[in-house]
Amino acid sequence: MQDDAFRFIHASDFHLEEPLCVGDDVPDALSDLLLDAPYHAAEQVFETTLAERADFLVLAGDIVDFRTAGPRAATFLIEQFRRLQQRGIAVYWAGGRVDRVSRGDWQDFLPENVHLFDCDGVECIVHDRNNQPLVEIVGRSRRGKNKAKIRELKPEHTLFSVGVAHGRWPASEVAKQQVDYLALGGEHAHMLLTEEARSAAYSGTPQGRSFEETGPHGCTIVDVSAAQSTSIRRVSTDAVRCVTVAVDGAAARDSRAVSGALEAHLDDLTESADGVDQLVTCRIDDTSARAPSGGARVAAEMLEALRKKFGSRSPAVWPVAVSWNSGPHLPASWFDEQSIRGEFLRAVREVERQSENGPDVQTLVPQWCESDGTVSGLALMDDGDRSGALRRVASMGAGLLSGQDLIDDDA
Ligand SMILES: [Mn+2]
Repeated sequence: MQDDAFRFIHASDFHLEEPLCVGDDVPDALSDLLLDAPYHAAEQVFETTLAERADFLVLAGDIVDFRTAGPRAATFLIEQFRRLQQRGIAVYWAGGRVDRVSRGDWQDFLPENVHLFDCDGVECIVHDRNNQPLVEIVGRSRRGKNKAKIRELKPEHTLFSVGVAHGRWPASEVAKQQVDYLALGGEHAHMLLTEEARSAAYSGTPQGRSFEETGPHGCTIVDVSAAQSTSIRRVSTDAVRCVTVAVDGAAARDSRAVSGALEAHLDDLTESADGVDQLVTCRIDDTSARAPSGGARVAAEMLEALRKKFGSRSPAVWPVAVSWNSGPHLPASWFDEQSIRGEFLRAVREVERQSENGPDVQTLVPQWCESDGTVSGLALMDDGDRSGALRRVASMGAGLLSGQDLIDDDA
């Protein structure tokens, strides 16, 4: 790296107190891993910081809930912080929703290379290299609902500036960003909010915890050039990965073809495993009139067969569940009829065709219920989620307008 160029790691939401939540239907060999995965993943963040020879590590909250994690978490963190200390690497930590750490209470217990931000107000710290100011870090820990405002994370110097905070803010607030790079915590999926002269990003958790948090998780490496331009890379740190595969049951000839399609998906996962154990839920979406009435039983048989075939692979590809989502087949004539039901169904079909990302239901959530989880829980991330949700909307609405319940919740 050139003299004034530098590199830092942005991570958040270790949640060392929280093991993976994927049900207890996993083999013994995997269940230990589910307990330890958050620690393995967090350790990889520290490994990455060392391997990348980063100047410092930024932790944007929700690292651990000390009330429930037990002494193992404290021992682990202090040990990892000391590893960085030995290499002269600083840690800047802003407390989040669960860690409830603030400088006054905790600073004495932490190695000297760790700076915990105050929760009463914003602090600006100048990080030096060879006694020369290199970068300014502006942060504030969170206390309950009392979190930093984006616009108050304001640098005091002309150096490159990094802001650190935990929470969710409306886009209009994020737009008031004053720092060059805004390192946020509180979203468990990685998100790049802006990427122009100034970037703002959520690093996401290093370890997904459930089938709500599928796909790779990790931390973010930020390189800042001597000319102060930023480039961002992602590195995966997760020890176990939750994956959902979906097949179109309506398009398959019979249940044997559905099994074949699922097996092909699991084979692909084995090939792209990259050394990471994977837990898989399989979803068969079938709205055809000929969906088997005993869908749940067929699904259970498929699950057993898939476990026999894939269960002992290493790295593991473990099928956790197979679900057969056989929504009711709505008669085509309903879509054409001149009635409120017909109009409703045409509107849903239009939404399905219209945009790839919509409907953006998150924007319909009133501000007062912007609490953690509510808004992100409404995100229809992949096409399967989205078409499944819209199918249920069509069935539920058509059912209400026909005076009958068309949704089979046991499916
Ligand atoms: Mn969190």
